[in-house]
Amino acid sequence: MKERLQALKEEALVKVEEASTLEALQQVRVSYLGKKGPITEVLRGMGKLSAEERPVIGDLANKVREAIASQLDEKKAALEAKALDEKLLTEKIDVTLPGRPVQVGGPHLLTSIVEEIEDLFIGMGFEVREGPEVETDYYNFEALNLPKDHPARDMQDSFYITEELLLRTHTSPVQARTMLEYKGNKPVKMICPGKVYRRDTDDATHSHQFTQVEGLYVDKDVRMSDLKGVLNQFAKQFFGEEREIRLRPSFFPFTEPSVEMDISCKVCHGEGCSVCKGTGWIEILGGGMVHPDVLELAGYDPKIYSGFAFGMGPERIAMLKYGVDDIRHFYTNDVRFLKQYHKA
Ligand code: 2NL
Repeated sequence: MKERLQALKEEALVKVEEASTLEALQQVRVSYLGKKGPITEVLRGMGKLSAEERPVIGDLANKVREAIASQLDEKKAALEAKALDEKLLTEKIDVTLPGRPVQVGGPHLLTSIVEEIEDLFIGMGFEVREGPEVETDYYNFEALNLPKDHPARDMQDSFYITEELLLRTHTSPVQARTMLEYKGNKPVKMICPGKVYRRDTDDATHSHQFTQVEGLYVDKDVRMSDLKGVLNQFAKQFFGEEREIRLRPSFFPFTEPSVEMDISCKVCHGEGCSVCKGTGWIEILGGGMVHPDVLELAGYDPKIYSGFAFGMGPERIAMLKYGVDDIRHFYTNDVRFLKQYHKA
């Protein structure tokens, strides 16, 4: 039995030595030290031995088992270390590699223009207000002196949702709502930027959805000269100190008198060229003194209060400032267009 144990030990140690994977090593462990293995078998047969032999063989069997077990553990640790080394080698990260560039976005040109306009008017004490894009017929038309038979209310020109609801055709209803909220007894000084909708066939200069920024100042003793001063300040800050403005008589149902404002052409400085179509002037916006009926409908007594209002289209302003030749560029979102206006 001693020889058998000795032989088993040598055989097992050779197998451990030969095992080149953790799986093969586990196989060796099971076959020599497992419940059905040869050492267990020897220990089981000890009953047949004499009283003198039993402790000697028992002791030897345990020693052989321990020797094999410790070799197995040692080999296991070595194989595991080798596996880890290989893993570290194949999964090596080169931290000195330069990073991949990240695509950085930026605000849309229209967003930047609207924010720039907002900042200029905030600087002159105006508050910025927004309102719903789906409006009632009352706020969109009635409150702004556009009675039922007015041509601007034609189904052909607006997107109606029901008889009473439509997509707003201008941002003026936000101003009508604000005046009513202020209850006719305190000044209103606001601008309202936002999307507006008109039924139109899209082309280089028309879009069925576009952006508007309107302004309104209602107080005691507001005059046309106040309108001129505020708009002149805006034109010079936005387009450049060298720009001149001029006001021409015009017509809007919600203002009386009404004006349109031009700025001097920056290409020819008033001489006349192709940009200004020979006139020396470029139309920028419309405005006027708030119609007394509009004040009255909004709860302001036109004998005590007066006001000016104006409206502009940021798309047109951006097209003039940056030489954009087609309004559709703002909505098709071609990144080659948009990227040109991202500030660093
Ligand atoms: C334009 C002209 C304009 C207004 C908008 C307005 C609003 C109220 C009362 C009176 Cl609540 N007027 N807004 C007045 C005149 C012109 O817009 O060409 N916009 C693109």
